Amino acid sequence: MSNARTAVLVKPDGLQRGLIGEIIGRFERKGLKLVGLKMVQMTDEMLSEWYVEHKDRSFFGDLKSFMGSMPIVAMAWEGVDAVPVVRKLVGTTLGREAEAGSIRGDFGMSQQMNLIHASSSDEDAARELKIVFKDNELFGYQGAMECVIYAEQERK
Ligand code: 3AN
Repeated sequence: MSNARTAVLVKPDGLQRGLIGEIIGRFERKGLKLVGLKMVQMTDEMLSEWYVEHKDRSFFGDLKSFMGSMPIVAMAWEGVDAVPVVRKLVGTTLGREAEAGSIRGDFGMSQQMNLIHASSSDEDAARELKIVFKDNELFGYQGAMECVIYAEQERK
């Protein structure tokens, strides 16, 4: 077990649908700790770096122009195994097939308009957090409820 950080973007469709509070609430309720939060209009350069693994895919251009068309809400969440925990809460890529109970499963129908991005590995999380957050925009602090969210040996 390790304490980790992960990057989340609420995409333009999630912002337009008024799901920011709902999404934040789900991560808070789970016991994750919010360590960064901002609204950003992502540039083509930021998006090319963000989606580098998809640069040869047919949807790369459409994905970038959609993601750059409006502001998004970027967040950094911290917790033990934060990357897989958040991916599970987000659900699989295609909203129509995503598990009921997940964010995409409960609110999404689409593959591209799938509301939210979540880092897929610790390495991706570190890379992605650097694209949207400066060092002084990420915070370390003691969570008052951590002693009831984790057993002591889990928090090391
Ligand atoms: P996930 O966001 O579940 O990790 P990825 O990494 O496969 O999914 O895809 C990144 C983003 O690219 C997705 N969130 C989605 O917006 C978009 N995307 C993925 N596959 C397609 C597709 N076939 N057509 C259009 N957009 C897609």
